[in-house]
Amino acid sequence: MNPRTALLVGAPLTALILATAIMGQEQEGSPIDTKGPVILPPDVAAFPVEQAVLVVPPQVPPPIKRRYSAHVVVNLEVREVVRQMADGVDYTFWTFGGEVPGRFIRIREGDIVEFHLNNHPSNKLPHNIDLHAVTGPGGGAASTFTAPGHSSQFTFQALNPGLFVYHCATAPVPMHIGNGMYGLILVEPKEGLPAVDKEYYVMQGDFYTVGRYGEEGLQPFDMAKVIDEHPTYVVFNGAVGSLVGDHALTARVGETVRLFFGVGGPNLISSFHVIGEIFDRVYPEGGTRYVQENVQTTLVPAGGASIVEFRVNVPGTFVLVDHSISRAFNKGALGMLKVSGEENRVIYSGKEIDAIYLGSQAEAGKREAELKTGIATDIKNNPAITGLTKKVQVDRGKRVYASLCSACHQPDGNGLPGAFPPLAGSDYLKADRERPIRIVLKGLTGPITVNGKTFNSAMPAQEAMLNDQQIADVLTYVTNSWGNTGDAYSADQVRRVRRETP
Ligand code: HEC
Ligand SMILES: [Cu+2]
Repeated sequence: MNPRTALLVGAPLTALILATAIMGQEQEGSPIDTKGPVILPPDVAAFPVEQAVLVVPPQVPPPIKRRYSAHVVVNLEVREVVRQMADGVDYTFWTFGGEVPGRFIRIREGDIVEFHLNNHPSNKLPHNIDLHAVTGPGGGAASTFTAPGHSSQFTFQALNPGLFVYHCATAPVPMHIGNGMYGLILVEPKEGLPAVDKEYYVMQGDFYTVGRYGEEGLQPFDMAKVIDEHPTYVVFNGAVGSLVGDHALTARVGETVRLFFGVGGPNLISSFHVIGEIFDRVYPEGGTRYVQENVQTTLVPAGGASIVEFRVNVPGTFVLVDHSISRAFNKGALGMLKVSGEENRVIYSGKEIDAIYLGSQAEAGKREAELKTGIATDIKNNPAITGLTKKVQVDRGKRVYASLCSACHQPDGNGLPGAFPPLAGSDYLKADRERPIRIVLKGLTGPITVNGKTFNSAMPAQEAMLNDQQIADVLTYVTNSWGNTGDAYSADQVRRVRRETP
């Protein structure tokens, strides 16, 4: 089988064509064109050969101690693996090295890197790699398009120091990146980075599944959501909870911590923040100079990185988030740094006192009362409102009267001679504002004189049948009907009388 046929067997034709276009290989002819091993000039060929140490995130390879250039051999294997995205949620991740993010690659400025991209034979798709640390077409993508069961080799010299993202650039690119195909490569400056006590590797990525956040089972990738940039998950290191609990980053009080933080995307940027910490130094965008000190939140672009450094001064759990905070609390972008050691209560006291506090609440209560009084006064002084309120009471009172009082006092309020005194035009009613309340509440017996006529009968107590508001309403009706006029009665008034009358 010739190489071209072999490649086509492993790769769907459309993917191949798209990938070829993306990689800009038209000029170079067939993607499987090979130039043969590079002949390096003698001084470069003399670089000592080293195998790159590739460790699993959030660990990073040890700092580079050597002060000379080397010929570093990197073997990176692409694996398509089913892993947990969240509790009960599985996902088929495409990975550089079996993990998301891909293995951290650490080299030195000026190094010659012999890169081998190995596409595991059990994989279904071709892949390649674009390393942002590479100066050359596609950052290496143009030379690394690799079918399953194949291995591609290319060599580059690391000209620029810095922290760089690498990712798969095979079409459809958002799908390959969206399935987890990204990682970081650190090109240490010749003089190295300042020594710190702890270094960690964290990458943020957005994931797009057919099911909603937390929907269980093996979740398929959702291309439409990727295009809309509506991720279902936004996570650190490839899964919800990947840096939480037992998996948290750790440090001891007094240590200096360096985070190599990258954003794989494919779409979102990150407002990277550690709750309760301040970055002493930030190397924005993964550059080699810390241009900012004392930073709360650093913005990291998609396909970009940042180096942050800080000393941990007090023990506790410090939470890593994308401060676009729904992503942290609803989509998974939350990790932890657990710091152990001695408390320093000068820097942070912890909770000192828990006391009852009513301050602003009491103030608020007072203001509310004042406001209510103000409104009541306004209402009282506003004839329109007063009239309205009274009218409402009259309407309600009329219904109470019809159902309870009219049988005796008659619908027209004139009563019945010798039996029930009139309420219409009653001088007895008018003589005392409070007495009618007592009569309705407690009833009335004994002789009374109304409009010159004596009645000596009994009115039953109504207090068990009516509430304060209903009594206020019915008396407002009675005192404002059949030619009677008077102020409205209020429920408060009735309540007071009810309290005062045994
Ligand atoms: C069962 C018949 C009866 C019912 C029901 C009744 N009353 Fe009376 N009411 C009387 C009688 C009888 C008197 C006079 C009592 C007396 O002579 O001692 C009276 C007296 C009064 C008086 C004082 C006299 C006056 O004319 O000013 C008022 C006010 C009054 N009733 C209001 C009401 C209201 C309001 C209701 C309905 C909630 C009501 N009554 C229900 C029988 C009734
Ligand atoms: Cu890929």
